[in-house]
Amino acid sequence: MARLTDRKTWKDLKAHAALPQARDIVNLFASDPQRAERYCLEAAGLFLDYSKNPVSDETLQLLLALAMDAGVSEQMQAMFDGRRINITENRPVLHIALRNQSERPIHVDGRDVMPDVRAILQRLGEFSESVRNGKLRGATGKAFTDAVNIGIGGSDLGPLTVCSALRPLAHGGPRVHFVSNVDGAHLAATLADLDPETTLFIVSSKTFTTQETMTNARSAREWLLTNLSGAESQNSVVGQHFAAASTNLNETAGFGISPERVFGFWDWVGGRYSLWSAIGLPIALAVGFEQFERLLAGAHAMDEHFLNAPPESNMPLLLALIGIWHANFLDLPTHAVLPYAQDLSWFPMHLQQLDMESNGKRIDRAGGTVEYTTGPIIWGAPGTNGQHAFFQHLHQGTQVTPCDFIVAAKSEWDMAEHHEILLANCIAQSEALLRGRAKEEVLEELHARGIDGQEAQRLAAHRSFPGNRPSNTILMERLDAHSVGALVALYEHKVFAQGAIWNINSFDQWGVELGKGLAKEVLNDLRAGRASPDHDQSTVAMINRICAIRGK
Ligand code: G6Q
Repeated sequence: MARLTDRKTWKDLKAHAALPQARDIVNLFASDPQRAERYCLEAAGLFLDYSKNPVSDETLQLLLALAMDAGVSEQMQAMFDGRRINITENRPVLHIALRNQSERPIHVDGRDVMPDVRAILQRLGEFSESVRNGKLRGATGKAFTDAVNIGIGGSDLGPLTVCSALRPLAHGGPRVHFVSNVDGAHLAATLADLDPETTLFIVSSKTFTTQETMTNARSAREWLLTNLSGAESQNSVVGQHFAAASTNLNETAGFGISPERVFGFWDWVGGRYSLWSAIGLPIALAVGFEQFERLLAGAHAMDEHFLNAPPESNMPLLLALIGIWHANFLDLPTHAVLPYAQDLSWFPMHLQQLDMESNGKRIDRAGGTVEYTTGPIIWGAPGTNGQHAFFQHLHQGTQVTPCDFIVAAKSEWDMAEHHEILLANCIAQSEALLRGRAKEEVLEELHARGIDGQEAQRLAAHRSFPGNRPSNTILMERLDAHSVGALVALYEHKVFAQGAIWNINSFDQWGVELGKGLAKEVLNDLRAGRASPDHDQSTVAMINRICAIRGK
């Protein structure tokens, strides 16, 4: 098979990008009064306006031809069919099974995985409801008022993002906290406000060996045993105050967690795709199992759309292709995610993991080094806050950053006036990025204020904006469980489609695995009080300096 950059579809796009009008969005609107109507679509309760991007009908056709050429549809089918598309770990990739609400079976090695998925979901439902209604209690007979999720990376960010997104629905259950960092500050500060008698811990770890998570889990267990001593036997205290979401049932038993409190999942669920599995337990505890099911339904609706919608009106595919146009043909290296929703403040970070861990790869599926840009740098923060900080760069910086604005038309909070202001800011920012501000317009304004001549010219250069800066807007009626599910799944499939085109394996994470092993040797040195000579010079010096400061 020809290399991606040698293909006609790739070369056609390169030639198309070299045309002088390739970046002129304003002109695309001027020449097509129907553009706003034509360059948008709806799926799974989400509305996407992609008209404010430098893409014409011809650009889209060329991009769709690239997708077809790269076999995106076939690769998508392979994922939904349970084939082992994670080729470096020889695993299927089936987060779509976790939210499969159709009757369709999903086979791995000839066996339907859906009965197992449904069995765990049922147990999650029973457990979360028993905690919420107070039937399940702690060792001293009190109901749980707080639950602490201990996990990191995929075992933290997904449930944290969703719990935060659905904050207005979090009543009738325990308060849910998240501890991820091995920095003792995270656990200590969280425990400081908690009562051991009424605190439930969930250790969320696919492997149950992750250093940070296990360190936090052991310290939490110690805190519990120290503060509940005398209540009952130690085993019983741990058994009643700990639950786990993990694939490693041996280790969970070794830790002292009773089997009926362990919620398993499977090696075909990648960490960053695991919030739909038992790793979603904190979500069910916070907002109730019914809402968790709505979240799954929203994601499933997006899965069905991705699987069945034609390419030209397929939302994840279009987002993927527009992203590829920006990254590979217009050379725009970063992508900003700007939710105009305080409750989505963790969403940019979740996407950072989802996208950069999946597509931050430099080796293609055949083992060769890629000769093109793969996953962009993802960053962002909620609006309106970002407007008072990095938006300066978005409007006038030398690098152009494509942006995704995400907003709900209605608020979940009882503050109508606030929401109108929020919406107005979101819309105004994407408009300003598109239109910019011509020097003539600024000069006119300066003249009206009595500033003329050279001074006006000098100031106008600083105060004008080039415009033609691309953005998507994703609008939903409200930020509810269904739309949050659809939103997260939308980006999962966007990332999938991009990885398929770039011909990389989006489902391993050797860079992250590296970190899991690296610190062990340094930790031994720090404990011994002296660097081993195997490190490089700078590392030896740093370890020894730190040992000296700590008096070792
Ligand atoms: C996600 C990654 C990574 C992982 C964490 C936690 O896709 O693999 O972020 O989720 O390293 O791993 P455990 O769940 O095994 O503790």
